[in-house]
Amino acid sequence: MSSRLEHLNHWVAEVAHHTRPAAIHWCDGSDTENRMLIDQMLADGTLHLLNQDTHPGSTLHRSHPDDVARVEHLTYVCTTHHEDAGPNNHWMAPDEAHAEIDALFDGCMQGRTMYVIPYCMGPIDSPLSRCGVEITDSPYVVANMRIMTRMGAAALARIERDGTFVKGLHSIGELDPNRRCIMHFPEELTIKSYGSGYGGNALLGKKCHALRIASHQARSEGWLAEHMLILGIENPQGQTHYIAAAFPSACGKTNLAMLIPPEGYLRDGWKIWTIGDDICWMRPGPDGRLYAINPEAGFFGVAPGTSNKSNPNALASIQSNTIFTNVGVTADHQPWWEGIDNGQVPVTDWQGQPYDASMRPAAHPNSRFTVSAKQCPSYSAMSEDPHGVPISAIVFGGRRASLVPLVFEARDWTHGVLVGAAMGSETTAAATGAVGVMRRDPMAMKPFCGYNFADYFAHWLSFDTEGAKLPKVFHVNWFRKGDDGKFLWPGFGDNLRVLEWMLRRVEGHGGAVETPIGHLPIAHDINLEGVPLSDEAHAKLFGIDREAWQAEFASIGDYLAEYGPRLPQALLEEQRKIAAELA
Ligand code: TSX
Ligand code: MN
Repeated sequence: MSSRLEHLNHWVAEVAHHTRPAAIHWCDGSDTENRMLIDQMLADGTLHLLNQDTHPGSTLHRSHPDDVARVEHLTYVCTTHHEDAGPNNHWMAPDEAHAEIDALFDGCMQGRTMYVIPYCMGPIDSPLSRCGVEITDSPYVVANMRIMTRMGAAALARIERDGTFVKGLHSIGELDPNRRCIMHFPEELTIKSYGSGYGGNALLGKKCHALRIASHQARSEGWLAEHMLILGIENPQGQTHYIAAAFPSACGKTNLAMLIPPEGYLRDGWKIWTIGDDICWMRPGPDGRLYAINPEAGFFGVAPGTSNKSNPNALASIQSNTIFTNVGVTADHQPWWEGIDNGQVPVTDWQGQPYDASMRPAAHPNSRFTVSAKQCPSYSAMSEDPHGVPISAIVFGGRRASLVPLVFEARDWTHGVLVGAAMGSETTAAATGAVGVMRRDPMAMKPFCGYNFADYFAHWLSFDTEGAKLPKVFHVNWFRKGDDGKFLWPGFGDNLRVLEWMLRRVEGHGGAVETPIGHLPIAHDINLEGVPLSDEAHAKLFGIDREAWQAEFASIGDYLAEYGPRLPQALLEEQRKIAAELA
């Protein structure tokens, strides 16, 4: 191998010396390799074959029952200075972190095969893309990384060209929750993850690389690595606008990314194109606009609640070549989960036990499907464009039963950054802890920003330069409830009505009223044809309660104060200005 890969070869040899695998396999990403790994996992029980008539090429993995989700309390950002990680991260000094996790890795791959996975986040030929290499002892990780990233020979060739890559070391270890941690060393472009085989902890290209490490790198290189979906909206004239949207969990990000227009819009010729459902990397292009790529190549989506009603495109995507994790199965070995709503019944639960509703749900609430984005009917060919797509609007959102209207537009970029920094969501049953408690989650990045949030807000503000043609910023709330506790907005496909208003605002001909919290549509500015709304719904979806917003802005002020003197003054001034206008 060439000298440009010496660094990689040296690291692989060093890791092998330390972890002592029985064999080393360099992944080329080929079909033959994939079939070999799948056959091996079917033979040893890591995977189970699903019904090959109804779900050709699809398999089921059951993870260890204690290993079903990301573990934020065991996730660390290890920067030289504690302050650089910020109050939004768990921190450990790099030397101490290396020592602690290296002790776990010592000899951990004995008797196992060590897989070396070269991968590229983003189109292979895009200047916005970045490569990494994950070393793992989990063939399940290899199979998932093959779907979620551009993995194998082409990625290795790009690594050779780039001469740099993110190093990710992973072992499932003993799957013991007491011997588990995920360490990030952004200054060394290094990730070490031990003791979990679950998605976000183990598929290191995703949250660890594409968000935590990339956000840190993006700050120093002048771009943004965000927890956002990207979709294209094509109007009947054939023009397509792209939007990027950030939502905390349980707000239906994947559903929005794959939205199907309501009947009237379909008839008129509107189309939605899916670029990505989770992560967005963007940077200013030569014309001053922000250009975005989806660094991922697949969807690692939550299964429960996915149905022909909530997301027909997702359901169509996962009819073949899909890895299901921790779902239930029917008598004829089809995957099943709560809310699939297809008239079938589960006989086996996610732990492989006979289904008993009094014991546990058939599918784990965090059960997943892994599938190539190319299988999505709304998949956009622009996902492969090395230039990325120009972003016309950035959308922030949250689940808020009260206070927050259906949609409002930020007055300018600084206001938009404040809207993102102050966003929050009410907890649902899927998350642990109390239901309905509001948690702030700036830009939906709380668990994923690889550096101090105060510096992150400053980085966002820094894009407002002369010559920049920044997207408009909006905030949406699909989850406003009436006094009877029922949702006031139909959501799902009807959300396109809100997106259409945003694009009219972007093009300069959408109506709005100015309020202290931003520009709000009055009901007739949004196309509500065929959406019967009560007077209460109109008032709450398109109005603001000044007194309640005063309290909200006091709370936002308290929240920002938690970031101390590192917080950019411009953000505080924006908060104070709006608070004063509301008073
Ligand atoms: O994903 C959702 N979206 C975005 C869709 C593009 N969900 C599901 C959230 C859980 C992941 C929603 N739930 C949305 C929404 O816009 N809105 C709601 C709330 C809601 C639920 C049911 C109805 C209306 C609103 N109506 C009936 O069930 C008939
Ligand atoms: Mn996510």
